[in-house]
Amino acid sequence: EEKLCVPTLLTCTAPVNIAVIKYWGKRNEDLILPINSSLSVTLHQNQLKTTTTVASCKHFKEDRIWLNGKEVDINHPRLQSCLREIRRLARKRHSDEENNSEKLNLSQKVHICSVNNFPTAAGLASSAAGYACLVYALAKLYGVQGELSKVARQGSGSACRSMYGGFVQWIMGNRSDGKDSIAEELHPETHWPQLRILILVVSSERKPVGSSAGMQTSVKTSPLLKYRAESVVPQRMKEMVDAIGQRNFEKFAELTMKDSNQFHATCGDTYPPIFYLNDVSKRIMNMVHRYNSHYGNIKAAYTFDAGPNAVIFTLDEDVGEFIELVKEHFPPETNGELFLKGLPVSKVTLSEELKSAIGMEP
Ligand code: 2P0
Repeated sequence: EEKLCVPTLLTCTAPVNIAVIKYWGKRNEDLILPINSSLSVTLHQNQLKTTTTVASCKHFKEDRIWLNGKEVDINHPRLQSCLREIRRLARKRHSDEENNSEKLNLSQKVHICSVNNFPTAAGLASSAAGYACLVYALAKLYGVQGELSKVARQGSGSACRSMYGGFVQWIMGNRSDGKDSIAEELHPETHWPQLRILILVVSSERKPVGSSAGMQTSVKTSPLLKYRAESVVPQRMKEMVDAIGQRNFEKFAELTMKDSNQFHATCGDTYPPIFYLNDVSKRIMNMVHRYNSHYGNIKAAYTFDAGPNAVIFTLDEDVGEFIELVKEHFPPETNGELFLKGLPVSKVTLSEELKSAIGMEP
């Protein structure tokens, strides 16, 4: 067994990011290069996040990793890509700085321990926060600096966007070596303090088709996905960047819903088709549209990733009413699994007109 030692320990947290222009499809599977650019909003650190501790010690005999308390296979190819890349960058840096007295022995093995405070693999971007956190922690441990989003990208595509806070774009790049396929912060989260994000957890079950396999089939079989990547997303990215820049909620919300819908349409266009939304997801979509048409302007938007859980965007002035609507429209006794994650807000009374617009019993 491994001898006792005093390991060097480092703990980091990384938040989940929610894409409003979706990434779906790779042009290079090994380097994880996407067929289109994407854009996301990173959650606060006190919401959905991964916490990762890395430890190194000269007595460790091998690299090991535990996810949510359970040891998993360290030989996962993407995990190995990240480890290899960080160690390569560390070697490069240490050889550039001959007189670095605090060199961490690069042959030293690491133990990695990572936990999520939310359901894993339920379409809640667990791999994004996970790899962002791992890469950042390893980089700190080995004293690596510089652009790390392209390392995180090689763990999981969407992870590159979790390396930054606020509003982040992942520029697809056009090089075949991927050096220009990086994430970039458009605005810090302070840019739009009124923006609220709610997660409606419809189901915490594992998704039937994982993202990586799903998008691979979509790239092979969906003409709609090809059309989307070439003819829709480039223009939509520009519009989304403008909408966020101007804090134009209606435009932001409309683009967000349309992009989610088109992503799920490409899943339906995949052969065999992939279904991530369930009946509850569709009822939530319906409710949001009825809510918006009741007011005659867009006050809420939904977006769904590779799973049935809804992410809702609203402005702070409407979030209380929206939460009340969800609680009344989806009472816990009729749907045990649906619950809200969000900040506490004061109780709001819904008007009879609004209830009837949404189709709730009087
Ligand atoms: C996104 N998703 O932009 C999109 C929307 C799911 C739907 O990024 O194979 O886990 O690791 O690069 O990053 C999920 O894909 O896939 C994803 P890999 P990833 O957030």
